[in-house]
Amino acid sequence: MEAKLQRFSVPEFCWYNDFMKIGIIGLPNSGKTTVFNALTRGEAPTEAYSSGRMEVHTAVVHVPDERVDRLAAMYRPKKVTYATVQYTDIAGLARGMGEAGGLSGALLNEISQNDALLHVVRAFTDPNVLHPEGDVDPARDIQIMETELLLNDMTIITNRLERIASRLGKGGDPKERQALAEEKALLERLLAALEEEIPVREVELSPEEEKFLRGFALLSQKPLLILLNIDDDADERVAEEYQDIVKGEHVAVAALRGKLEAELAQMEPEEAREFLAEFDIPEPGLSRIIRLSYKLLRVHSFFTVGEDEVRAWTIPVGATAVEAAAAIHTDLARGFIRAEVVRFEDLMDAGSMAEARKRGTLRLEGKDYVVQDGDIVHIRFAL
Ligand SMILES: Nc1nc2c(ncn2[C@@H]2O[C@H](COP(=O)(O)OP(=O)(O)O)[C@@H](O)[C@H]2O)c(=O)[nH]1
Ligand SMILES: [Mg+2]
Repeated sequence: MEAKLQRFSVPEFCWYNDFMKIGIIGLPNSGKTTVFNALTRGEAPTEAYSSGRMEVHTAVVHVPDERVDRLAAMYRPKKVTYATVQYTDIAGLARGMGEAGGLSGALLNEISQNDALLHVVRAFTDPNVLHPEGDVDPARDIQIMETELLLNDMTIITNRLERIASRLGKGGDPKERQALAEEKALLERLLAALEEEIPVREVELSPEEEKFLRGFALLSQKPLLILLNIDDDADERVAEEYQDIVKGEHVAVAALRGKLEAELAQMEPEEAREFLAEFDIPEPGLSRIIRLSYKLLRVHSFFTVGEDEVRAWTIPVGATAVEAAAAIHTDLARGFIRAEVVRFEDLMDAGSMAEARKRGTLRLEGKDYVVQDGDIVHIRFAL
């Protein structure tokens, strides 16, 4: 008798397959384009004076991961695929843009399409580069941007609440009224938080509420990486002094020597090594910042291995084996039977998959297994 195969529904976040998007924001002349060029090894023109036009540059970059390198060395596959993130350089946000009806439509649209925001804050001293606020003061600029994000969201929510009030005033279908009342309660809760200067990213929300709010594209809901753009000879540890300006679980503060890193990104490996030695820098800051922005997205990687391809896949932290299968292909989720899983360290210790199997560190897991960062996963499935 043939056992009946269980069919699993396909989770809805197969889009994680796609890269996560990070929008670079910041005051004019803070070094957004410079940092973008450094992160993406790009050559977008930087300007000492802001042009005022809206220009948007986009690039997809690999998330450097030593584990992928080591798996590739073990399997010598035809193809190696790293996790990726996309950076977008969005031209100038200035103080006061969040008031009076919110940010301009085009700018807001660009920013709101991202999964996280990277705020470049001017901390370099160069007197030849104008600062829109007159002087260099990273703490003030961090606060200005946070306030802009909060004001933007307050405007969006207030407008929506007005529309809900007018709809509720007109009677109508009880079911629809119930949904509107629930939405109103949620938005009022958020508005109360925003008025206390608590960003949406720090408000506790159920998964349903979070999903519902996605449509609003609230800027203060997005994870935030505050990146101090420091002088070539400054110390990265200066970031520690700014940890407490915007508190929260979904915020990180780091520092990068933007100009130096942008120059470094353009060099040949040999030249770059000499350059690093000259400035006494142990490793380029780029890898660190890319990894940090990836982590802030509340995602992590599992790996698939084989002679054809060694590959890192991006899934949300907490995703299960069947959801990981869906990230690879919807068929793998639908026909999911079991996942063979081994931790990266255990595979490295064993030296081969066969040895890991012998040692019992290669496990069989069911669909509800929560995949861990660095797991090597093979999905058994049947359609
Ligand atoms: N000295 C120094 N100059 C920088 C740094 N980052 C950017 N700049 C300069 O500041 C100006 C504005 O930089 P840009 O990246 O265009 O700023 P954006 O307006 O935020 O995109 C340019 O002249 C850059 O060369 C840095 O880390 N150090
Ligand atoms: Mg720019």
